[in-house]
Amino acid sequence: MSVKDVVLKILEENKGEMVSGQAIAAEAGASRAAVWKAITQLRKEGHLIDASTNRGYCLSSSSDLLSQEGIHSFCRLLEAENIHCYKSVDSTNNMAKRLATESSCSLSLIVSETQTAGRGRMGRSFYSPDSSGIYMSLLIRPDFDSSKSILVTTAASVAVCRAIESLSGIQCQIKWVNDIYLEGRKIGGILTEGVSNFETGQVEHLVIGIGINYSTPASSFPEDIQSIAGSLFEGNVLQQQNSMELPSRNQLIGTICSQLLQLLKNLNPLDFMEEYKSRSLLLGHPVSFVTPSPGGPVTQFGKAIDINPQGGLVVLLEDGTESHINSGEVTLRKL
Ligand code: BT5
Repeated sequence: MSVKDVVLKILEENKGEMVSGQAIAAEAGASRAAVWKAITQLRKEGHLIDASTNRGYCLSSSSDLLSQEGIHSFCRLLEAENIHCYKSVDSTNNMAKRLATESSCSLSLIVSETQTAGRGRMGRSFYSPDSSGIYMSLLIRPDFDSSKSILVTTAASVAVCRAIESLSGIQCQIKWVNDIYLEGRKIGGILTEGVSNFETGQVEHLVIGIGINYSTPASSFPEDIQSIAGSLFEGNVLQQQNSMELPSRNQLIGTICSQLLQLLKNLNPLDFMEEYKSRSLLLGHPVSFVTPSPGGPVTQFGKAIDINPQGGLVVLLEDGTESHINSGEVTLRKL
């Protein structure tokens, strides 16, 4: 670890508090001059660091640049060197897939300040503006069958909601299977993808991509999603409120990883299914969905009544039969 990385690690661990230059120098095993040089570099990168003669340095509570050290201080289940932070990538899921084929690492996290080609399911795009969102992909080597990927998405939805609630008290809802909602607006989504080994054809890695609109102003969403998209911490809330009360993006990312890695240990529906159901936006409500048929797609109508142990949505159709849906889009019907 460079002196700069160690200095940032110490400041992240003491965010909002003064740490003396002497203490930092001792922990970093570097001179006071080297610490000062590191502080200057970190400031150039955009970290907000206050300096005070005799008292030392303080990483401002409102400093919110993504960093390996910042995320690691909230998730010790990940090795710091396996957390990769970027300013801009096409898609963190794409980066994770590349990493899966290039390295033997079994657990990594990719995050980026922005994505130029953020992806949703079924070829759709995910709007990913700079510095106001969370775009993260966890790369795992699962020891469970890859056919359980729908359950992984289910667990990830619960992990995201738990992390948000534990840090801010905000209660989010889940629209089956992968959308995170707050006050009727979509504030996040999850895209789980498998990475196959070319030689064996087996899915060896899973990439769990999570996107959250953290503070994106409502008015800045593109027109096609203006009416559906929202943010976790709306607009300029960082400036308007006492930012001490808000979790930083590093904190939220680290906490989501901790929650998710715990659930993935056993991937036991008993650990998250009841909570998934209790946060469900669809259960108990009329829904519609489209199914393929030889004569062309058919729209079916019914009521969402349950989530099965595999994570599928159970719909009671108008003819009284049950349909278990494992993929695709389900629409909430307003009667
Ligand atoms: C999703 O797909 O919502 C999954 C999104 C996953 C994004 C993460 S970011 C990190 C990782 N890297 C990636 O490239 N992707 C993952 P889906 O359910 O198919 O929803 C896509 C639809 O949501 C779009 O067609 C829009 O209607 C809407 N949408 C797009 N961007 C949005 C945003 N920022 N907020 C809310 N809704 C959005």
